[in-house]
Amino acid sequence: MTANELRTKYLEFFKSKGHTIIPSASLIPENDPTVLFTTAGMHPLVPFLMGQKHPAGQRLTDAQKCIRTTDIDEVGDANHHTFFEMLGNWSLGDYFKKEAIEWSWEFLTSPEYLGLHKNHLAVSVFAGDNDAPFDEEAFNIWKGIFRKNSLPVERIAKLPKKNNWWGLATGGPCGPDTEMFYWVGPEKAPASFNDDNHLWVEIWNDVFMQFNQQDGKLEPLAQKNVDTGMGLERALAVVNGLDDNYKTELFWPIIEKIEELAGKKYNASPETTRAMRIMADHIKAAIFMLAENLKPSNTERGYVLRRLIRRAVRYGKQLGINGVFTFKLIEPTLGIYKEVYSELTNNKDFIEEQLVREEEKFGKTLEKGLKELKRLIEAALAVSTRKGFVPPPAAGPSSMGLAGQGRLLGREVFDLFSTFGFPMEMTKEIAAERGLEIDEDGFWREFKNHQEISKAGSEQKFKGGLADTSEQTVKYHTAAHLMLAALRQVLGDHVFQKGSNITAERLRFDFSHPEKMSSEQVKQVEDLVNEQIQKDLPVVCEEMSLEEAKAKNAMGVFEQKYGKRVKVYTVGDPERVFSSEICGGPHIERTGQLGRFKIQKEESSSAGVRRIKAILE
Ligand code: ALA
Repeated sequence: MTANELRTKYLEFFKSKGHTIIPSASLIPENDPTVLFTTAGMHPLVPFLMGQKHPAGQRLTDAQKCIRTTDIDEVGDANHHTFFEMLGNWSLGDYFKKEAIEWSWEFLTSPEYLGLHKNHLAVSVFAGDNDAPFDEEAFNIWKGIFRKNSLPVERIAKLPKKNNWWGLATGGPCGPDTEMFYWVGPEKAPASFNDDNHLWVEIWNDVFMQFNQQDGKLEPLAQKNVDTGMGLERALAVVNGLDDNYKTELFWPIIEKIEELAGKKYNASPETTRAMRIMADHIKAAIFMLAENLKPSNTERGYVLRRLIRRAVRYGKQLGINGVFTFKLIEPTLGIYKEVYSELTNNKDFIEEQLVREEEKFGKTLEKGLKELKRLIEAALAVSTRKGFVPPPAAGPSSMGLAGQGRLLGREVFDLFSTFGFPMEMTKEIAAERGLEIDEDGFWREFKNHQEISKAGSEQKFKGGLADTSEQTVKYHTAAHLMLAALRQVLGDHVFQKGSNITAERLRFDFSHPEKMSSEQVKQVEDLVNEQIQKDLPVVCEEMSLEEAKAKNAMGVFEQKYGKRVKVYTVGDPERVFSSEICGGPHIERTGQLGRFKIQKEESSSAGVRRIKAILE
């Protein structure tokens, strides 16, 4: 099945159920300053989910262009993308769970539509918690369908909020959801669904939006809505029996072009595959952004665009591609989408001009910058080795402690940014490949200083995305302290930080713990952290000697890497300290500024080390 066929079948199916087909909205949200890009099909429809009347009626369906940067670390695997299309159908206060679920089932399994094997399907529903009850209605509807089709009801999983609840990070309409999974493994589908098994691929999500979330509180919405989302790229792979979205026609022509440019095959090695996927993903996303007249810059959306292009260029060089090349991926991308998104063809000249300009600009400093970065990395490693630090053998999060050894200084990272145009995130990634962390806080301090100087010096404004990002990362930094303390309370004193990675959108945190956390424990940790946030506790910084810090039981790795005097950040009353850590900072002043803390994922990182991804809403 081609992508165009799949898209059309979806829209026609819902049209036959009384839905009006509406066009995709822009990638740049209108009237919503809280996010940079449209991240889901429902995003442009928020006012209508809240009760405003939609001119096209109460039943809508569309294919929406989306950009998600929160998953950027995952891009490079078989099924995560920065740009993707989301197929969706909406009930704005019209039908609810029964119709939504029955139609999903019909579309997935009917031979006239996707004709998927029934016994390769599993679903999950919301298990319930203190905020909202178990979604018994959705469960019973599925049970009826599964019984009728002689399928095991064990394939209907009941899962907690982190799996089966959906809403935007910024609040607004939300509710329990039911997700549909397709078994892509070579052997028979197991009798029951297992959330940890990646061979169960999520293909569709029906969200029952019946709440409004504001300031962390849930209020019932005036109308009950349905918001569904099916990722076109994944669905196309599944329907065609492919285990890799990049092998579908939505990517393959771009990959073939990259193969030709690199003189290498896609499957030459795992590194080659990953690099080609990242290039194809990033340049496709960049082309869609440029088609909406965005330009690369150092702020907000423009900065995201710049990062994507520069990261793709770096991977291209790694593959051995010479000269300016990203514009050569325009032709195959246009070929894929020309019948659907005319803005690409209409803006072809602008897209080409901008890609070439950005790549040439970066190309001038890339080689020199890489050389300089290599030198800095070697120097940092040499110092660390003298101190007895052994760098981890492979790429990935290092297990280093907090400051100094195995780290690039903030000043160095900033110089790479200002002199060679290296986005901070790129330096971080390259350093991580050698097992080094960077001092991100130090980078932001330099960044802010520079802002002052340039404002005073040349009246030049250098504001926006990067600076905003810094506030957000400081919040996540404080949240990481609270979470470590909470993990130790819930799981025990064997828990130590093994690494952390913070972006403006989320916190990733590795810690020592031998087994998967139960959903109960995840909830307890979330609650403990949110309790501290609600108490609006002061975050106090004190300088003291290492001896004093140890005596106060401050967390930290006690090695010579700390200066004689250290900074200790403490949260809580002097009598009831909640968290105390040796750390360079910076941190926010009071926990009340954090919003609401939510764990999105808890998974294995390596032997004896677990990884949590968490967000602040
Ligand atoms: N809004 C839901 C999602 O993006 C359907 O998964």
